[in-house]
Amino acid sequence: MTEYYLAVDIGASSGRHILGHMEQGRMVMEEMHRFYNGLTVKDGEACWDLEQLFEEIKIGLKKCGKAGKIPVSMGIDTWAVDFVLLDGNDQVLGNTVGYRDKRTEGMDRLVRPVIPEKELYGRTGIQKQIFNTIYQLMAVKEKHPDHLEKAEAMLMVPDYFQFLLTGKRASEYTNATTTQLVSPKTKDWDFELIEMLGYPKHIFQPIKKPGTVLGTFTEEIRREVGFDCQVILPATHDTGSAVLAVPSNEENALYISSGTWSLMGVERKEADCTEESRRLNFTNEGGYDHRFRYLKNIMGLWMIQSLKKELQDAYSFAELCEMASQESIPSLVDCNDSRFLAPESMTEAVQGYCKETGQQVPAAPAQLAGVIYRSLADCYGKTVREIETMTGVRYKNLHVVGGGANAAYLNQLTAASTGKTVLAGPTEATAIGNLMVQLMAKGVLADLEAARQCVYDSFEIKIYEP
Ligand code: LRH
Repeated sequence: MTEYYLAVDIGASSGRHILGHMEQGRMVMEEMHRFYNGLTVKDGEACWDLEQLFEEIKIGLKKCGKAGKIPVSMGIDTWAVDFVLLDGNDQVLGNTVGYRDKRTEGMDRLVRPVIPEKELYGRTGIQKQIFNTIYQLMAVKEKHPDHLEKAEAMLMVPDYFQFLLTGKRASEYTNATTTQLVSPKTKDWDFELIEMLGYPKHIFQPIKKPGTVLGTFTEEIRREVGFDCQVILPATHDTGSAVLAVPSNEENALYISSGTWSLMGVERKEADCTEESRRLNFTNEGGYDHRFRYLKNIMGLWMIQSLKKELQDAYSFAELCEMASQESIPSLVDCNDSRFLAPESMTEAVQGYCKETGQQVPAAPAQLAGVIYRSLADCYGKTVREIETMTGVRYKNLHVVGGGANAAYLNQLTAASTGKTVLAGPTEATAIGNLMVQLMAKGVLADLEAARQCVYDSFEIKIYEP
């Protein structure tokens, strides 16, 4: 009988249930459910609708049951850094605020006197991003100190969903590292740091590695969805899952996990927490098997997603890509400029940047999309050169995984700007990586090497030469 495994992969703009099973050594996948995700304003704060997302999780589970494809195990991954605080009755305290909200503005000024940024990086290896959990918790401490006082538990978003399914609380390691409160040496919470910042220590849950069996459905969930299922922790940080599915066993594989963000980097055995690495804004995120993802966050397709929305979805991503390739102007923006993080209008933000820097201002949709795609590719080129300097390695290929691997024009530009052969695919890398951890936990795949070989054997990869 076929054994199905289920990945629930929720990104900043959509979520999906993907069932996977093995056929003659290859992975076969089937999408069972897809749903919208996005931020909505509540009490002036940009929030995720976690209740609705949990409803969608259950709808997708019911669809699997209806199709007679009941998974033997499942795991959930989402974007990083966001969390909930639970009170003694397991109720969420306050709004479920998303990382693009303004509440973290200026919070670095409150963290800095407690611990200088250089020292913070030396201790955690995590790149400064104003939306990291460390700064979000400072915002809660400032604006809603009662929430921190009443809190009994802090759970990252996927940990929270998995708690709702199983009644078991845990902090999955890969996502925990994005709080900037975990030590890359001990791979555990840095309680000394947590105490220095005045965050209550007891809310931090035990850290569990991907592959850990969290539990099975609660009686209530079992009744509602109609079956029971084991919940196995994947790399719950979506980027952690995506990088697991880079189809290469080469020691020096360079990748971009391309989605709402472009995460560009390599995998390493040790974290680099040096001052040079900090100045270049590289991060050392925790990965499967205690490997590190040494990478840089680049603003990514969020810029195109925002533009598409502002154009009232008149064009598909494929059309925007195609239009951009037809009509280009030479202007470039710095994708990592903070003005692009959550602008009221991406169009105006891009135009404003070009105007301020004396460049031609894009007006038509094709020009705007062109400036964004070419600026991203330009940023990838610079980042590769920085990675090569930091690691002392020259890379031949660049793997592009995730939804962005579909953007043919961007892939071509990327090959040109980096001078690397671009290997694009798989596009569903995050769900695949999630499934791979379950398959390894179940002993179907021996180890990470076997998992990556399986990805290589199972999915199409497109090649773009520089
Ligand atoms: C990508 C991602 C990224 C984080 C950001 C918050 O979805 O998880 O790795 O930096 O969202």
